[in-house]
Amino acid sequence: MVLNSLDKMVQLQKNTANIRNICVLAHVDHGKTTLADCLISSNGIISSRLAGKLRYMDSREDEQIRGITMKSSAISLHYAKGSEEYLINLIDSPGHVDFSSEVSTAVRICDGCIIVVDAVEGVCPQTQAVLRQAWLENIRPVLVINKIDRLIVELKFTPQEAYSHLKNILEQINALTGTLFTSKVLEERAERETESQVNPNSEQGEQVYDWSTGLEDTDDSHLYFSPEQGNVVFTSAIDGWGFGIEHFAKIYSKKIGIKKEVLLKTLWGDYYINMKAKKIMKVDQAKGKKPLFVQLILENIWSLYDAVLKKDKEKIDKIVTSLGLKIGAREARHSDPKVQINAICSQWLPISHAVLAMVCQKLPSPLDITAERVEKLMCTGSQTFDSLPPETQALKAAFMKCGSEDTAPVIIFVSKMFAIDAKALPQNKPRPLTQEEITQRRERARQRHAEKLAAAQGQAPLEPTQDGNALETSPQGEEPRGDEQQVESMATNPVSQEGSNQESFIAFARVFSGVARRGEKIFVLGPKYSPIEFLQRVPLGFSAPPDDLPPVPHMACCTLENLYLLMGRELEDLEEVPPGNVLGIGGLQDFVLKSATLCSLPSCPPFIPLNFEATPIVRVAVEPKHPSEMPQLVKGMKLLNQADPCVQILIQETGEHVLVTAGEVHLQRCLDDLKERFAKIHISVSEPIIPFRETITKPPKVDMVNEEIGKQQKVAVIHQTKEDQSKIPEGIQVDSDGLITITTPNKLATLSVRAVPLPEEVTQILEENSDLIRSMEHLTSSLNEGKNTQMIHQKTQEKIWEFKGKLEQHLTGRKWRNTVDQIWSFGPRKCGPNILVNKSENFQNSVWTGPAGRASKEVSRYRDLGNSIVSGFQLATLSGPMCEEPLMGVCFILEKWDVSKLEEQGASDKHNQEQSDLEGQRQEEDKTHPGGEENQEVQGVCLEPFEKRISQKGDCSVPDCYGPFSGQLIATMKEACRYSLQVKPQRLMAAMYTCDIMATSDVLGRVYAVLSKREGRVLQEEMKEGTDMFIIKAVLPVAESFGFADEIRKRTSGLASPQLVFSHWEVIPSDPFWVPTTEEEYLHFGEKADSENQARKYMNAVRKRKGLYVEEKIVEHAEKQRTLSKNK
Ligand SMILES: Nc1nc2c(ncn2[C@@H]2O[C@H](COP(=O)(O)OP(=O)(O)OP(=O)(O)O)[C@@H](O)[C@H]2O)c(=O)[nH]1
Ligand SMILES: [Mg+2]
Repeated sequence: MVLNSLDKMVQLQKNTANIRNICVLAHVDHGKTTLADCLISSNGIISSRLAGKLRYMDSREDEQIRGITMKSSAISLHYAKGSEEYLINLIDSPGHVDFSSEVSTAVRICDGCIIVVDAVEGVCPQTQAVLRQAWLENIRPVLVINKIDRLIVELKFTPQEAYSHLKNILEQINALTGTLFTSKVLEERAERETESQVNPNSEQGEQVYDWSTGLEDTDDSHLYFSPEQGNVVFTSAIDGWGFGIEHFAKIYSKKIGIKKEVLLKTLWGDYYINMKAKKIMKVDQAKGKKPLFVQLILENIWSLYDAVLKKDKEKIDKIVTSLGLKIGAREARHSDPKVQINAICSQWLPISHAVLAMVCQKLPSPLDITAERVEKLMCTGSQTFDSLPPETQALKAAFMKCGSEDTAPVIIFVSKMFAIDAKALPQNKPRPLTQEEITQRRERARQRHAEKLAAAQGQAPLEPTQDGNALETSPQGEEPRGDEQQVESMATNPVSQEGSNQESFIAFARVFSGVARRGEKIFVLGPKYSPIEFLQRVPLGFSAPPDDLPPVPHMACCTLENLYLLMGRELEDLEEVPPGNVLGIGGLQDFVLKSATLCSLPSCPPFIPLNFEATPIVRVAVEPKHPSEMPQLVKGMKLLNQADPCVQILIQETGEHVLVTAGEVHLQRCLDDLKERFAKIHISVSEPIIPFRETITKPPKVDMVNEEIGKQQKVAVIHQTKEDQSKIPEGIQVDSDGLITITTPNKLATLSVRAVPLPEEVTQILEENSDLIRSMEHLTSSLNEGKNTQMIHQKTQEKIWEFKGKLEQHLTGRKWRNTVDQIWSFGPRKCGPNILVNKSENFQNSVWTGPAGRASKEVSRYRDLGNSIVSGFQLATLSGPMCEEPLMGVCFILEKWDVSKLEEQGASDKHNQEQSDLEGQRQEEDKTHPGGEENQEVQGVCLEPFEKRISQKGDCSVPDCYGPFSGQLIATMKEACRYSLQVKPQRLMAAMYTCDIMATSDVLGRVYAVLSKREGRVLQEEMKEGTDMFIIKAVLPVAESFGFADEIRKRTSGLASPQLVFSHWEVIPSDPFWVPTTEEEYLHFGEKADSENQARKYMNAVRKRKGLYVEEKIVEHAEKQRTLSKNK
């Protein structure tokens, strides 16, 4: 970067009102990076001829090869509009769904965004997604309708057709905005209503609500996109042109003599001009009048394209002269029409001007941050702003002010960490030498030369030169070369040698308040940090250097080592960064994993977590090709985890290292990064590990040949269904209704458990509310520990009641009576989609009431036993009996729980006193085991932590040869749950993607063929208005999705490409344990009958992968094979 332009940027960074932090968002391939190229070329960073070809922001090699963006990256641009100068921090984001987490990281640190829409494809699934993300983050959008040239060249639309088409696109996108807006207003109204219900005095007597009033009262006109508002421009990024109607309004107001304001209102819309009367009138279709937009704008562009494409030299010249442009001779003579169009249009309607002017005019500066956004950013979880401590609430003013004075607190948000080669850091790069250094070096070279000459004349021994490094470089007798000076005019920092081949992590961040200065100390607040906790621990007015503060969880203190200006592929060193700017921060690698809040005051809350739209779902296990390289792999995976906002890294119970990614493309990128950058070793990658869930269903009414079960009289049992018997060992009672009664090995306690499938809606509610359940669990455990710190906020309490109400609504009928009140726990991990219901009489405890007071010893004793039972339930739900996958949608009912024998034994114990002492000790120990910790124990399926725990307590429980009682109870409960599942019809659940495919009508058939081959189900097929494109919405099992995108692309010659997003879990209807039992079934499916059984295939594949026993016939026709080989 040119030095004086860096100075300019530094200067611009100080003028907060003229800063625009924006990101470019769109569906994949709609032209974001190409548009960014055009804007960058306006700053002279790349040549305008290369704009659109270079894709400068796609700096990674794989981005260039694949032609898609995978990482969001930022660049600072300078734009002068009249006398005002602006600094535009532009972030280019990826459009592919797999990388939507990169969009989230970009949106958080911006104030506005450019939504790009392809004029041919129109609004696509990702367009909706990014608009929603922008909305959720409260950032203002403007619209760029790109690729207008395709309407001319590809679709061969007339200007009139193009106008209708564009109008259509605008309507679609405004309809989307409308839905977002309506839902928000209604939500706010609902909130206000609940508030007024809680606080009836605030709004007296107004009982009747008109739901639409909120919508009418709220002014939403500024939210919509419309060219007359100036928030829409039409562009062709590849041809380098773009315009908003303001540009033409200015020109035509002079030319025709109609006021600019009038033209601004009528250039877009159904108005035409009566040239004679110089009047603008409403279009009357019957008279065949053309709208102004067609007549004055589109027709001109069309005729230019027409002339150039037809190589009508005369007409081109005429147009060029009439527009007053100067086209270089090289471009004018060029045989490629694209080059000519680019040369003419980029002068006539420069795209960068159209877009940047709109950005500066319509998008807010950091100073315009709204109170609503600030409050939202500061409130984690179900907190509300007014529940924050006053010191924290006071920070809102700092956010709003965005001040740079010394007293302003420094608040920075790091939205992601990205890795760059350490060699590319400015401090490690060769830098031009100063004049002094050059003179010094020249002097040294001269000396060396003189010495060499002297040596050649035999004047040995040599005397050391001043700097003591004589003869160190040039070999004997070599003359100083002419280019030495040139080579030496670049100096490298010594760090570069050490740090070569290393990745350096830079934080992608934004300063929200105060000035970030190099070398300053700052607090790093993790997502779970609580300022309340800090304020409690640290006395008021405590003033010590930040390093000496008492330790507070999730908080660290560090120094801002290096500050950088992000310039796409390059970084520039900065000394300080004023508020409102996007920046890179070096040296946070050891403090920040993926995102964090940095603040000079510890009263700052951490920002709310980023909104990720994609769920990581594709897993693979990786291992080094050479086992000795395991440490490199582990280190590499850690780095990868830090460098990617969305990837997850796990070590499974089997010891496998697993990567979880958002999709196939994301997976490929992560693997490439791991191999080439972070681990730098050869790795082998397993087949994708497909997650399943296990559940139970109601018994089927018909069998596999659609005969009603039970009505068949001639049931010929061909296969003894021996599994049913063999599954349940002796000593366990099963009643006809599936109630399992089981006793602990020491025969002192008996549990009766039944498993019932939950209605689908309930499972869904549980899934949706997992965060809430987790915070309920958190509250209960902190209450258990006796910490009354976290008062349940009213809002949270309301949410909990609402959640309970919803469950009650769906769990109705005799079977479910009182069930909701008796819910004891959720699982697995205490927040999953399965429930444990306690119907036993001797111990009442439910998730709603929290723990019973620690009144009597009796109660607390039961509570300890209860904890073991809950742990057993957690374990059982974490891995089911079919293939050790987690359960989903199962309700376990603990009908009876008999510990009378245990009590008897306890009473008759001779060492009563001693016993009770030990008991007391055990309770004490248990208190130190909060629920959360137990949760962790359950997370690892491996039982080791359990044993540890058991052995800790072993000596204080009732001693017997079966080990500690709590352990027995856990194991027994787990067994009981498993058996109760096995007596019910078990089913597998498959993860499903929703799949959006856009295809032209001629390849539609092939798309369907691929979909049906892979068990996909088409939900909807719609024709896109004005085109021959179809939009197909389908669902597809994740298990069948690998290679799906490639196959579709190949079969349709690249004309259709799908977008896959994880959507939900679906029960696979077939029974994995099914074998033909009736004559008909036998006839229909044959004896083996596994060809049809998809569920069984999946189950066996998972079992095989996990090294579990698989019941399979390996040799099918042994006889035949033998004879064959004999005959040979
Ligand atoms: N005809 C035409 N093609 C364009 C235009 N703008 C971009 N393209 C082409 O569209 C393709 C995608 O462009 P990109 O800029 O990489 O799209 P993107 O939105 O950055 O894509 P992702 O980053 O992968 O989401 C490239 O082949 C471009 O040449 C345009 O105005 N007209
Ligand atoms: Mg791109």
